[in-house]
Amino acid sequence: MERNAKLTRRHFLAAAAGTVAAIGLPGVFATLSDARRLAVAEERRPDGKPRIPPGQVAVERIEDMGGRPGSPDVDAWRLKVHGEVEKPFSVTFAELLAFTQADVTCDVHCVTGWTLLDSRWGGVPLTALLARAEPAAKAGFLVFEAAHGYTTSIPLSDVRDRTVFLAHTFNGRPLPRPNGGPVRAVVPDRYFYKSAKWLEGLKVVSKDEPGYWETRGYSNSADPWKEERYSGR
Ligand SMILES: Nc1nc2c(c(=O)[nH]1)N[C@H]1C(S)=C(S)[C@@H](COP(=O)(O)O)O[C@H]1N2
Ligand SMILES: [Mo]
Repeated sequence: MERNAKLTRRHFLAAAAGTVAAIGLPGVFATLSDARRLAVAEERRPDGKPRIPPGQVAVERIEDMGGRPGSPDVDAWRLKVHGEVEKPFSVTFAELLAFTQADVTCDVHCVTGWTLLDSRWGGVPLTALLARAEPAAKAGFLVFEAAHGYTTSIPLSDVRDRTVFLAHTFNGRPLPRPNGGPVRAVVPDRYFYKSAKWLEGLKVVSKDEPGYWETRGYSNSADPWKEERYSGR
């Protein structure tokens, strides 16, 4: 893979150390070579949309994710699936691995403007977990419940339309803790704040419950191709 030696340092943390939610990364990005950037700018997705949404800059690797190193604690991890469902349940990490597994390669788009190309994820499609829980007839939205009270939500129709999944593997290795390990949500084609890290619960609701960033000025629909970055847009 082609790489540019030029690294850009960006500081997008919402607050200093101790912050529980960050809208971007305190990381170092590997930007693309000019040739690769021009080629990627011309690419189209199977659905006809440009590969790079408007206002985004492509990066190929993130050198330093910030956050605390160390392996994720899979033994203590539990996921609670609850709310407007016929059959609420809770799973351990081992039980999650017993569900249908999927490998997904996708680009992810942070609302602060970077697009990471070709991130490779392994995990469980949300449809598998929801099928077991059996959402009630009035269910309309899914709230991702993460550590430290971080939440974000998506319409249940989005779960059916795209490959929304819970990832435990990133680029072929166990999902590192700074990236949300042991398990995070990945919602392709929405700004990345919809992809909750350190996932602890899935709550099905009839009325939407806008999440952490969505109640702080960011768009609830978060479509990168419509540049829905802020509320009311
Ligand atoms: N729990 C939790 N999940 C989160 C966030 C957060 O602060 N807390 N930030 C979101 C945002 S804005 C982005 S860009 C991505 C960053 O994921 P990464 O650190 O793996 O790149 O996580 C998203 N999920
Ligand atoms: Mo972000």
